[in-house]
This record gives sequence, C-alpha cells and structure tokens, in this order.
Amino acid sequence: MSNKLIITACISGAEVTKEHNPAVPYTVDEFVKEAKAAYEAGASIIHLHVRNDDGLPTQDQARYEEIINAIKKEIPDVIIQPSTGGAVGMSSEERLQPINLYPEMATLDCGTCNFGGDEIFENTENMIIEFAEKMAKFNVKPECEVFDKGMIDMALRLHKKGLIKDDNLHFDFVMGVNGGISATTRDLEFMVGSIPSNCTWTAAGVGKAAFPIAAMTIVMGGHVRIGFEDNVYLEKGVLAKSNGELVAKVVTLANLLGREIASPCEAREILGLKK
Ligand code: KMH
Ligand code: ZN
Repeated sequence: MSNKLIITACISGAEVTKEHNPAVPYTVDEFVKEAKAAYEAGASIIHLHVRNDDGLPTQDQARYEEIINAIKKEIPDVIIQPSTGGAVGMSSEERLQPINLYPEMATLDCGTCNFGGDEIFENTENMIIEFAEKMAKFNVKPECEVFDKGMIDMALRLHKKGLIKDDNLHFDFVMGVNGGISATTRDLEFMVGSIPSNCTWTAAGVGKAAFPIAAMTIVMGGHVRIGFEDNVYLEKGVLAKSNGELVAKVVTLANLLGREIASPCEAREILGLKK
C-alpha cells in the first residue's frame, strides 16, 4: 500500500472561537475560504464541525448541507468528514444529523472522557453502537476517534462483534485533551502498538503538541490531523493566519522527512473509501 501522507484539516472544531484566533470560520464564506486554503496547501480530508453565523456550534443537517455544498463547489474532489461528536452536551439525535447527508466518512467517538473543568464528552457503549449502526446503514466509513487507550479496545471489541462495520478500521488518536491520553512519544508508540497491523491511523496533537505529534507521526508511517480545532498557533506566540498555514507546515515537515503527500484520490485508496 502507498506510504503517502494523508493530511486531515480540522478547520473549525466546536470549542475554539474567534477570540482564540480571528480566522476561525463561522460563516459559509469563511468555511469555504478555510477549507480551500487547507486543500490547496495539501489537505485531502476536511474534518468538519459547522457553526451558525454567530459562531454557535450546530449539528443542524441543513447547515451542514449548505456548507458542504459550498465547499464542494470550489473543491469537488476533497473528502468531507463531518463530526458526529459535535460539541459537549449535544444529544445523540442532534449529533447524528450530518450522517443523513451520506458523507464518505465521519468521526465515531469511541468512549466517554473528561474535557476539562466540568465538561464530560459522553459516548457510552450503547451510543457508540447506535452511531456505528447508523453509519453502516448510510455507508459512511467511521474514523474511530480515540482520546485514550481504552477507546481503542472498545472499538476493536465492537468491530469484532460486527457492531462497527468496516473492512479495516481507521483510527484517529487525539492526544493531549485535558482528560485524555498525553501527547508524548511514549504514549503515541503505545497507541500505535495497540492496533492491529491492518488498521490505518491518524494522530492529532492538541495545542503545543500539534507539530511534535505531526513529526513523530510522519516518521512512524501514520497520517496527520492539523487545524484550528486542535491548535491555533503556527509557532509559539504566533497565531496562524489560516488553516492553510498549519497544513503547509506539516507539508514542509513531510518533505524534510521524505513522505509524499496523498491526493484525495490516493487518500480514498489508502482508506478503502468505496465512493
Ligand atoms: N468537540 C468535541 C466535544 C469529533 O469531532 O468527533 C468532540 C469532537 C470529536 O470534536
Ligand atoms: Zn472534531
């Protein structure tokens, strides 16, 4: 299989705001601008949380449809990966709405964890099964979002029971959330060593861990997630002007370390996307 690097741009998230970085997108035009900048810099997947114009995170199906259509009009071949995590506190029904649009892939959060302060990001076993079943029904490839090692075990167990359906599971290790696994070399190695060899994986480092995790991942043969959802800084004290700048820095690292960048078409092949 190709050794090319898939870059996922998480351009908006639900927790980060314009107060953190004025370039965080809220309006449709801003989403298109950020998605396009990330794509042109080398991202093949856009991990998408949407907002209302006032910045409030929403999982509203119509808003997803509007933003996905606007992005696809500009960059038709990009892979759109809606979030089913949404924002802390949203109901399952609310979170699952973008699946009705038959995206190629979507996140499947594989366990409950603290999210700092009093926040709890809830994903009980039955919720994971419900989300996985809906994704299977709509032919959507899950990206198993894991914030800690036990969530890998949960995903593998549900996959073995046939409750998460996929030929080869794809994981995203989100590292450095306040309540999840830390973003260290030791822990990344531990996560990678905990998945079967037929699985693919992406890693995302939160905050100042974003680029160190990206560099380790490039060397270890995984794929990288980068973007405002996880980190708004290009370097210490310097806000990124766009998601494109963050993606471009990952491309520079990949060039230095000898990994070529996957196009959306190559990413589809690597991940076994059917569409
Ligand atoms: N916003 C977090 C509560 C996902 O996209 O699936 C959850 C999250 C995970 O971002
Ligand atoms: Zn997300």
